Amino acid sequence: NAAAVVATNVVDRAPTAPPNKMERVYLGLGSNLAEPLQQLRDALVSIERLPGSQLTGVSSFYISDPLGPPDQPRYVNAVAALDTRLTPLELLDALQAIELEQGRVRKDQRWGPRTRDLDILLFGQRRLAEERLTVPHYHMHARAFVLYPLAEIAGELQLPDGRYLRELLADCPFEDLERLPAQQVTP
Ligand code: A4P
Ligand code: MG
Repeated sequence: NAAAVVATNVVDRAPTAPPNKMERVYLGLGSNLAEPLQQLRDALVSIERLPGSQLTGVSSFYISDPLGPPDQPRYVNAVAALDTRLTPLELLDALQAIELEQGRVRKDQRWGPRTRDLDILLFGQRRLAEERLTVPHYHMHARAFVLYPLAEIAGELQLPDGRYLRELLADCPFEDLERLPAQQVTP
């Protein structure tokens, strides 16, 4: 009976919404408190476990002087590539939860010291200007501790504004960056 066949088809299709498209995201990781190297390793293990996501690359770790107030320890920074079906705000929520896992030290000043700082640098080719989320990350274009690790894992990258990563690097001296030996990330 035809009506029964139609009904079955409807039931078969209805419950599953199509999953979001997988998008390539680049994350900036930073820490300058409470064993920064271990902070970044632990953050990466948590990032690896994000639902609907796959960690596809991690740069070396880099040490640099703090940008901002000088009376704070040096930073360790890295960049990770993540393929994800999470929406930008879902990802931001998840990253903020990971920042808090280790009891992020409250910041009294802008750009002050922190245990874990996880920034969304790029989300596919999207440009977002939402209250909680600006993408590309507003300072990434001129920061050596972002651009050099990013270049390690995405040398041919083109930004949403059309500029190539290698053009940005040409205007951004390696400065005081110190590259540490490649990190092994094991959950
Ligand atoms: N937010 C907006 N856009 C984004 C985005 N793309 N990714 C909002 C992540 N968050 C984004 O962030 C404040 C709010 O920004 C969040 O609630 C989110 O809704 P925060 O991490 O709490 O504050 P913050 O990091 O102190 O501020 P800000 O302006 O993001 O600072 P940056 O740019 O992260 O710089 N020196 C060295 N050598 N290495 C560093 O890593 N980092 C900073 C912080 C200063 N100096 C540094 C380093
Ligand atoms: Mg931040």
